[in-house]
Amino acid sequence: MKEFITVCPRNCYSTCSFKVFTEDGRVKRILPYEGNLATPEGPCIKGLSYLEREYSPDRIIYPLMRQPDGTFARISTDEALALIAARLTEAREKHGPHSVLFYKGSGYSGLSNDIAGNFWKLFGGATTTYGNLCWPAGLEAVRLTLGEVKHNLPWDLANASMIILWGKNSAETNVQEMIHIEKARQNGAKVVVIDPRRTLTADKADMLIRPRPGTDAALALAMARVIIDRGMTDREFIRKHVAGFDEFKASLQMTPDKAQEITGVPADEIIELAVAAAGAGRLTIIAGYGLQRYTNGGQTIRSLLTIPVITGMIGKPGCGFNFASLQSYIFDDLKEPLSYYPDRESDKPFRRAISMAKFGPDFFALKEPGIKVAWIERGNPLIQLPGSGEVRKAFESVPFKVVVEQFMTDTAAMADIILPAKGIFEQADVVGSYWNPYAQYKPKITDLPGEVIPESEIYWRLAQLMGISSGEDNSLPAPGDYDSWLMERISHTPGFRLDELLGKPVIPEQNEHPAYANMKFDTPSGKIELWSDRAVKLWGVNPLPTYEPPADFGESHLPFRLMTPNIASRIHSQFGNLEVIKSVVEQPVWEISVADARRRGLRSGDKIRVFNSRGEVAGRVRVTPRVKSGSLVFPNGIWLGEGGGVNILIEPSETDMGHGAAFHNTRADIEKLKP
Ligand SMILES: Nc1nc2c(c(=O)[nH]1)N[C@H]1C(S)=C(S)[C@@H](COP(=O)(O)OP(=O)(O)OC[C@H]3O[C@@H](n4cnc5c(=O)[nH]c(N)nc54)[C@H](O)[C@@H]3O)O[C@H]1N2
Ligand SMILES: Nc1nc2c(c(=O)[nH]1)N[C@H]1C(S)=C(S)[C@@H](COP(=O)(O)OP(=O)(O)OC[C@H]3O[C@@H](n4cnc5c(=O)[nH]c(N)nc54)[C@H](O)[C@@H]3O)O[C@H]1N2
Ligand SMILES: [Mo]
Repeated sequence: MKEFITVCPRNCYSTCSFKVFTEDGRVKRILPYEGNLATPEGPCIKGLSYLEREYSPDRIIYPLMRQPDGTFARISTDEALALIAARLTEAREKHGPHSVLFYKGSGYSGLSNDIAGNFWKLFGGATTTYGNLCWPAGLEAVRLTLGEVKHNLPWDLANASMIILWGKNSAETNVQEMIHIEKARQNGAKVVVIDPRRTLTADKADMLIRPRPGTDAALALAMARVIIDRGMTDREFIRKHVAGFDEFKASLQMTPDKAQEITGVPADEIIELAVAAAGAGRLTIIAGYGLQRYTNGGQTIRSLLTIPVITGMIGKPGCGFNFASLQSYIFDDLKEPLSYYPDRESDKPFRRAISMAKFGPDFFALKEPGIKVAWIERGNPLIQLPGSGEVRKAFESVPFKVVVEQFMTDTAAMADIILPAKGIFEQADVVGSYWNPYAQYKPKITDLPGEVIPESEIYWRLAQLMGISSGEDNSLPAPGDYDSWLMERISHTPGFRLDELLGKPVIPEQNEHPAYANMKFDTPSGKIELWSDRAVKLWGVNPLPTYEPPADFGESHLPFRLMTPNIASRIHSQFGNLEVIKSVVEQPVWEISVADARRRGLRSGDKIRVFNSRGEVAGRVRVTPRVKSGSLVFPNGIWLGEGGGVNILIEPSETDMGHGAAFHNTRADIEKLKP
């Protein structure tokens, strides 16, 4: 058998390395690669399922075209590309390049994604999206406060004496982090989870605090107040490195009693946690992404940050604020939101963009030209975008839609032409991560099946058909030149030796550890900013971290807040269609607290309708003490045919900063249905 080291390119913290063994050109085994110290135990069940996924009979491996009766029929790649080229050319000639929508999701990470952007620039621009469904409120909050988004190496957790997992469910969404958390526990660290739900992560913790959804800023600010009142701050650190502490201190109205009213967490628990955190010595707060998908998400993360800042737990081993680490995320142009560079030259061809979070309403508000052709790749917007009722209508209004996909997702099912997408083993690439500190080379291991060609080749062939030239810059590599394009692209990235990267995962030279150890903060003042003029200027929020009640979009009369977290067996809408996953996972259900179930006369297994003014979905309930009264929980990413589609209920709205999506602000009610 031949052996390779590769990496999982899914949008996931872990970005696991693993070994792949092939025989006769087919992948036969997947084993851990211990050389990656962040993920030494190998991939999770999803990574192992590549053995099935890549060879699944459900994989789309030929171009498909919609027929008049609505079904799909196979066509040749030449036919498909000729048709697409003709429609694109026509749209551009008659209506201009902005009549084409280019929508990309987060389904695949790798340097090769650049080629898509290069193509659409050469096309003359397109209508695109700005913002992101995932994490931008928190990214921006960290950037405003610390100047850059980074944290200590994952295995540095073993040095912590206290770890607070604040709205992060690592046991499901960053399984590999649990290895390092477990080490810390063995070394005597105390682990606290703050989550309205009792998660699998909470099962492994010493303490669980369950605030009402969307109220964490109140909890954090009350903790800061306790820490300041008890003189437990690090005065020297504050004097040297923090801007705005006096103003912050003077602004702090949040007492533990007040926070109890808002969060539902008993005041003495808040005090106990604050004192333990400030006295821990080496405190790491790991903030997840769920709690920043609220209208107050950015201000919430800024509030959480005050705790390590005023206690001086930044820039040291075992300490810090782990939201994301972009130190190996060097390949993506994600570091600053558009608002930082309103006139950036490289954005100009794309200048027309609509908000991802408000896709439906923004789409329908587009002035001339309307969208004539939509191109969707790496995403499943029909399932993943908030307000999916309008999203469907938006796409239905587009006369010609191309979807580049591996499987017949709900989005693909709406296409006029489906182009098959490459699998993980079928093209070389380089993958960064927002948690794993390594940049990783992903070799080409197997041949492309059927008539699959990678996006790089799709774009190159379309460019040929349309007479688009990439000129001297080689921004659209010919199929035979792809590998040299990739090497060239990496060589522009500082901090790497190419030969080293080709052999094993590499931590970029510039990785700073502990993060911020040099006490340089890339903020306007050069200090950690509790007070941020930039926050006011860019986002119109308070210059200081504050608690703002989460918005209810006129539905505060509805009794439940919807939570739609991620689950272990899938990455958003991916993997759920595989037999191996179906064999271990139950049908998803609506989770409701014991108290609410009793009030509504519900038992586990009952059928319900969940509704609000936006729409409704039906499903079954599970009554569980794991959910807090007042919330309803259903995972995101479930396909319509599997009983999913929860985003139909969700208000398309942005977070307070970063143009994220405020998924968890939605309220709803339920009704029991006849069995
Ligand atoms: N297995 C798996 N792993 C994944 C993914 C996946 O789909 N499946 N997706 C990847 C991606 S793209 C992302 S963005 C990450 C997300 O992974 P996480 O950062 O863990 O985010 P979520 O699962 O959205 O939410 C985490 C927790 O936040 C809690 N939460 C919700 N609202 C609040 C609140 O107001 N306060 C507090 N304290 N907690 C709250 C939820 O109950 C949930 O347990 O995971 C990545 N990893
Ligand atoms: N209600 C609710 N909705 C949410 C969230 C939530 O918490 N609640 N979370 C949000 C978050 S954090 C995120 S990141 C988004 C994720 O939403 P999306 O970015 O849409 O991601 P996925 O659902 O993973 O879909 C990715 C698709 O890409 C395809 N794909 C995989 N590899 C390739 C490839 O190489 N090429 C091409 N062309 N396609 C490929 C996969 O088959 C899959 O269908 O969802 C968001 N939606
Ligand atoms: Mo995400």
